[in-house]
Amino acid sequence: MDSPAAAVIPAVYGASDRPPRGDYSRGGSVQADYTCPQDWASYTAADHDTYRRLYERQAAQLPGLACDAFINALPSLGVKDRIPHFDEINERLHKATGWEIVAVPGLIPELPFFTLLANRKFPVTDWIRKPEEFNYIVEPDVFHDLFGHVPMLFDPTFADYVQRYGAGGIKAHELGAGEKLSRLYWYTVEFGLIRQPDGLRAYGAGILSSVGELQHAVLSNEPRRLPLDLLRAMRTRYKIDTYQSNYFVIEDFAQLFDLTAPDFTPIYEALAVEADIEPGVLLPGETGKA
Ligand code: HBI
Ligand code: FE
Repeated sequence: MDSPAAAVIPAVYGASDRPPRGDYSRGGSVQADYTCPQDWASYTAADHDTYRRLYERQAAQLPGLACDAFINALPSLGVKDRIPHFDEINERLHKATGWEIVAVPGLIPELPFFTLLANRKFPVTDWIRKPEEFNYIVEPDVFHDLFGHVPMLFDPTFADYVQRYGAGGIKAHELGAGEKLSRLYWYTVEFGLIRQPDGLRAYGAGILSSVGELQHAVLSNEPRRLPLDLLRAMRTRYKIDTYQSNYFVIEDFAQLFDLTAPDFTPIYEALAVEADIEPGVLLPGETGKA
């Protein structure tokens, strides 16, 4: 049996009963914005082999399940038989969309996370899971962050959305609405589905980097699929340690960019008086078959 999502993120950073995994001191090389040099020299042959095997298994199941933007950009990650140098990816990524990836020691707090995104810097954890965690790891590692997230940042519209999301995140943090806004990230950047002319496809990194969830999200009759609606998504709680029981579907990436154009302040006010919705629950009128 496959485990659930190959890489998932704790719902609310800081609420965990254990400290985040990763070395946050590194002899002083971690900066105030939580970025650090990619410690490439410390990868072992086993680490590179883990990456190679994860890449190979995951790449093989993309056709018909991953969106075109992801499949087309995947080769831009470069080498697939070892963990790439982030600098090499950045030469291509920066030319494509003006984004760059920066190494971080692991999960970072909400505000620095949002701030990096707002500056078109995507934090990528530099360590890789241990061989015994091959199928399942709770926190994002370099495979989830690189393979799952970075190809989508080559899409200009999606890349602009993520920057706008980061800028909105800084504001949400000030307004105490960080958790609500994080749900939008979860249901789009991590677990989003898109309708292509040839059918439903995944664009969310949590799906694309997971062994079993790709089939579950795109093909299974089990989960509910709802058209993406801002308030609906931000009211919906999520599980971090099982496959999702609901997904939100978009028609194109411009929809994400347009959705996040308005000031969310009145939206947070409206949300404050709405009850949360449990994962997998349908409201009256919803079919769950978007
Ligand atoms: N840190 N490294 C890292 N990666 C994430 O995806 C991440 C994070 N810190 C906070 C965070 N995500 C969440 O708050 C998001 O839901 C917005
Ligand atoms: Fe992620």
